[in-house]
Amino acid sequence: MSARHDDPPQTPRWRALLAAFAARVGEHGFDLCAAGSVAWYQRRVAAEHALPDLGRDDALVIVVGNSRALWERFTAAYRGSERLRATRDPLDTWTADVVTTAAREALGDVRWEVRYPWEAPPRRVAFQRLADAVGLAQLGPVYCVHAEHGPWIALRAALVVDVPGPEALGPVERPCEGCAERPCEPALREATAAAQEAADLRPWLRVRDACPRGRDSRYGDDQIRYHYTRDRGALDLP
Ligand code: B12
Ligand code: SF4
Repeated sequence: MSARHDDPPQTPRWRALLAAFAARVGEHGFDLCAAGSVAWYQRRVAAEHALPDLGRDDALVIVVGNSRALWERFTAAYRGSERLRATRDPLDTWTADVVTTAAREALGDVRWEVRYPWEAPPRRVAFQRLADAVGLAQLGPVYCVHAEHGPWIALRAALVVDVPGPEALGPVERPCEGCAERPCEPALREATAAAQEAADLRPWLRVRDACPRGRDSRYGDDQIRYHYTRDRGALDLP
């Protein structure tokens, strides 16, 4: 049947797939999803960091991230699963479980491939550049900075789907462009100097704290303890 000029405009397929996938991962605290075309990212990186494109350079890519919303769901899953407690990196394992289950359920028989930030070359993807390319967050002088949550976000997965992605990036706020003072920069210099001396990640916490954006989204104490000291005791607390 051909389309008539007075038919309502159809929702693009990518938008429906994004909504179905984002709803599923969102239930687990992966509350940030943004969609783009793989071509927007590929032109910003060397070939060795390219995403798979499933044979089409306009393929949809969904970038998955999280704010502090993830923590309660993740720690509950950890406490309830012997398998997660036995893995070397339970957050990465749980992320892969959630993302692949959501992709299977939401995408049906549409082909897809996934990449994670922790994957080593030759599967390494430059996630900060990817998040910027699809408008999830702006890559500023230090972190990727989200319009609402500031630097208090993490990037968790990139799902490439075999349908055409959006044709153009919609309007996105770029927080660092309106930031004249840039208090992150001296903090970054200090953290870089401290990193020469010790493998302590806590100076990087001060870099995040220096940014005025998203202060209400600062991670909770246990989430900070886990990310900045790798103390697994932070996961056992109810
Ligand atoms: C390798 C790596 C590191 C290495 C950095 C090695 C180096 N500088 O050469 C180490 C282990 C030191 C590291 C540390 C940290 N990292 Co790191 N890291 C990565 C990783 C896995 C790959 C980066 C990469 O090679 N990209 C490919 C190249 C071609 O792209 P690129 O844009 O040139 O990448 C450079 C930057 O990403 C930089 N870098 C890496 N981490 C960080 C973090 C910050 C704050 C800055 C300024 C730069 C930076 O190093 C890369 C090579 O020069 C990414 C995840 C990913 N796959 O992107 C996370 C990632 C970039 N790291 C992240 C974070 C948060 C950190 C830490 C603060 C750790 C923590 N506990 O929170 C510290 C900060 C210290 C620092 N500035 O280096 C986050 C950033 C989130 C955000 N909102 O932007 C990412 C995206 C991981 C995630 N899952 O969210 N990291
Ligand atoms: S302090 Fe300003 S320039 Fe630095 S990350 Fe925050 S918003 Fe961006």
